[in-house]
Amino acid sequence: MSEHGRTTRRGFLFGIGAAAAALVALTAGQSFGVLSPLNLFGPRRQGAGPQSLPVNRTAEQAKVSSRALDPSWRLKVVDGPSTHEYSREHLLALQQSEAELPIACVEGWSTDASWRGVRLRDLLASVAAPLDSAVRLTSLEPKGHYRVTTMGPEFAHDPRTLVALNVNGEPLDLDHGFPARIIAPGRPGVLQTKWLSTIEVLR
Ligand SMILES: Nc1nc2c(c(=O)[nH]1)N[C@H]1C(S)=C(S)[C@@H](COP(=O)(O)O)O[C@H]1N2
Ligand SMILES: [Mo]
Repeated sequence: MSEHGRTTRRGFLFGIGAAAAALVALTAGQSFGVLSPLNLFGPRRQGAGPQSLPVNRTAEQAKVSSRALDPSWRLKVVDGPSTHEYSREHLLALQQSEAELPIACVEGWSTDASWRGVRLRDLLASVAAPLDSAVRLTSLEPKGHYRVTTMGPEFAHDPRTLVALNVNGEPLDLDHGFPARIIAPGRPGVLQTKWLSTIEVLR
């Protein structure tokens, strides 16, 4: 191997070592109070955060606060050419269901909460979506990796999958996805869409 090749490999291995050390320092910050200033990921301790639930990304960080608090917000349920719009008051007037489900974040925490809201499958039934239809969920977030997600029919039609309006007995905190968010069983935290804007039926 050429001298150049060896140098490159050494540099590469050093890069991996440095990245691993940085990761250990960051994740250690989540476990040890003394290192908490190093915790760049925000409030992740069990029980920390509003409504006894950690926050992954705040409304301010996601730049959604003004849209999320706008009284003209409507949840749009789109099926081809037809769109149904629901205000938060309208959603609260529909039949409410409850589910005890965790938020399980890949960054290293999982916290149970009790959620209340409208079953996603009830909203889908109101637009006569077929039971084998998947859905595309879009957040109010202007940009970000979790702005648009898709959900297969097995989750979309599960009776525990909610468009959640309340958590732990209170209206959703802005940081937990007010005015409405998705909560579904058996899904990673990244797919539990906050600040829900649109539900599209994928036929
Ligand atoms: N729109 C949107 N939804 C989102 C996120 C986000 O950044 N934007 N983060 C996800 C991640 S990674 C997790 S773990 C959960 C955290 O929910 P919580 O902050 O209410 O605990 O929300 C998910 N939903
Ligand atoms: Mo997460």
